[in-house]
Order: sequence, then C-alpha cells, then structure tokens
Amino acid sequence: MNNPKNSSANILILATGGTIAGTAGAALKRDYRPGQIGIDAFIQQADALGLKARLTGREVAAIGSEDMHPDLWSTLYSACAEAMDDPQVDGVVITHGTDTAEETALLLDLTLPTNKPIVLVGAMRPADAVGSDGMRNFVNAIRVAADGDASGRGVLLVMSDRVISARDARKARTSGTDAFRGFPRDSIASVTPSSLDWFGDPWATDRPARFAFPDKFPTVPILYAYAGMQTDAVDCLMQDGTKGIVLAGFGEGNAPGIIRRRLAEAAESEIVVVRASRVDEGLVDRESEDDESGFIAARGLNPVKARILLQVMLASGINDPALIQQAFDRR
Ligand code: DAS
Repeated sequence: MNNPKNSSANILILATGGTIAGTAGAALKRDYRPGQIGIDAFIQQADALGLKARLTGREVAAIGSEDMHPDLWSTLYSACAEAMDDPQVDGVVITHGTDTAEETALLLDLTLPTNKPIVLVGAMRPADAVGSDGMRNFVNAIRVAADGDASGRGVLLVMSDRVISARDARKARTSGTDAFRGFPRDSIASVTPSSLDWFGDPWATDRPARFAFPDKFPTVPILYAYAGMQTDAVDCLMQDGTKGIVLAGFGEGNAPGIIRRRLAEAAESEIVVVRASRVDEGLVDRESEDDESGFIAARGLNPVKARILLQVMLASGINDPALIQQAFDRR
C-alpha cells in the first residue's frame, strides 16, 4: 500500500525539542543545541516538500529529552487526549529527543486509547548537519499518522524508515541514524516518503486506555546490578516513600544472593520488586523463586520501560504482584 488512505489528513504536531529541532550552526560541527527550530518554521520546511497532509503545530517544549519530566508528560498526555476526541484531528505526531522517546512512547501507549494514530519521531543528527535524518523521519512520521491503518496499533515510533510499536521500541545505539530496535518484535512497518507497508493487521482496534494517567508518579528507582555489589546499593534506594524497585539484573534478571535476599525483604515490606535485565535483548521470565520472594518478571520490557509500567499501575492503586505480573505478560 503506497498511499495514505486519508491523503489530506489533519495532523497535529506536538513539538518537544530534541535533535530533530536541533542546530549546530555549521554542517560539519559535532556539538549542537537541541530544540532550536520552532515548530512553525519546521512545518514550513515540511510543507515546501509538497506534503498532502495539513499540519498544525503546537510547541509544548524545546528541550533535550534528557530533561523530560512528569509535568511535561502530563501536558503531552492532555494534548493527545484532546486530539483523540477532536473530529478535526486525524492523527498526532510528537517530535521528541531520542534519549527518552521509548519512555514517553510507552507511557502514552498505556494511558491513551488507540482510536487514532499517535507517532513519536526524532533524529540522530541535527537539522543543519550534513546527512541530517530529521526531515526524512518527520515526513515518514506524517505518512504513518495520516494512514487509517496506523490506528489500533498503539503509540508508534518512526525512525530510519521503520515503524516500531511503543511496547517494543528501545534506543540501542548512541550514534548513527539506525539507533532504534524493536524487541521482541522488530519493525511493524516499513516507511519512506513515498511508501508505507504494514507487516500485519492492527491488533488493538478501538482499545480504550488501559490505565489512568498518573496524578503523581510514585518513587520507583532502578537498581543496576554489577559484580561485587553489596546490600547498601539496595538500602540507599529504600527511602521513605519508595513504592517499587526495578532490578536491572544480570542476564535473565539475576543478582547476587545477598541482593536477592534484601530485595525479598523489600517485597515483604510492600515495595513492589520487578526483575528486568541490564542486557539489551531477551526475555526475563518468571522463576520458581519469584513466587517465594514476591517478585515480578519484566518479560520483554527493559528496566526504564518496566519502571514506567510499574509507576502507572502503582499510581492506579494496583499493587497485587499477580495483577502486575499479568500486565507485564500481556502485549
Ligand atoms: N539531545 C538528545 C535528546 O533530546 C538526543 C536526541 O535528540 O536524539 O534526547
């Protein structure tokens, strides 16, 4: 399928900054500042390419996504929720830095319905760099957001001619334009400025939001495992108010015996413990010890995304490990 079904779609662009709107001031320079190009100028450049979709821009922020935070997530969520109800909007594109795009994508995926496409897009090279990838990624994202077949697939991420679902997307390289990978599923579509090919049918048509957007994000630190670690690494995370801990464990979510025992004590004192892995790819499945210790297995989610899912559930008042495990198990 090479043409968007809705070739004159109305797309709302929510700009947050990032490298896609960044400039260095010289094509060969390495250092640059994110979020320098305003959304109106960006849309003008895109329109000049002859896009069929009608774009309306709103600048929500102009930051590097290392500074993404819950208040801004809340603004993005409200803007998307409004757009989902607005008959004048066919789809939403969010321009975003790549560093935390996977966290924003999963959070919105968990808290918004799937009735219209919501697409995150970023770039690895600033707009004025030689070989910049930003405008191509943006045009691709518009093509996806304007396609009726993009709805019912949850929030999507478009980078380097690929579409990856929010649940699967992860940044896997520090540099180079092919910086994202999907796990367990890799790309779910291939996109270029002149083509869009989905590799399967939508799986969540008309799915309502799974969880409420948190009023307040519970304190859930990530514990990174390393050889020789001692229990003080856990103890310093168990401050007043800590509601959960995500272990970025060795291999399949492992940790030294003393750490597992300390985490089991934490779980007994009602801190929800999720075992994820510091390894980039592979599932973390339940083990028999998880039942005894009250742990949850992160399955396909990496530590930062496991943290988002856990925060959203805890904020909804869900802290039963069996129910939380079910949410980690489902796609
Ligand atoms: N500056 C980083 C960020 O905003 C990198 C990027 O945009 O790709 O996440």
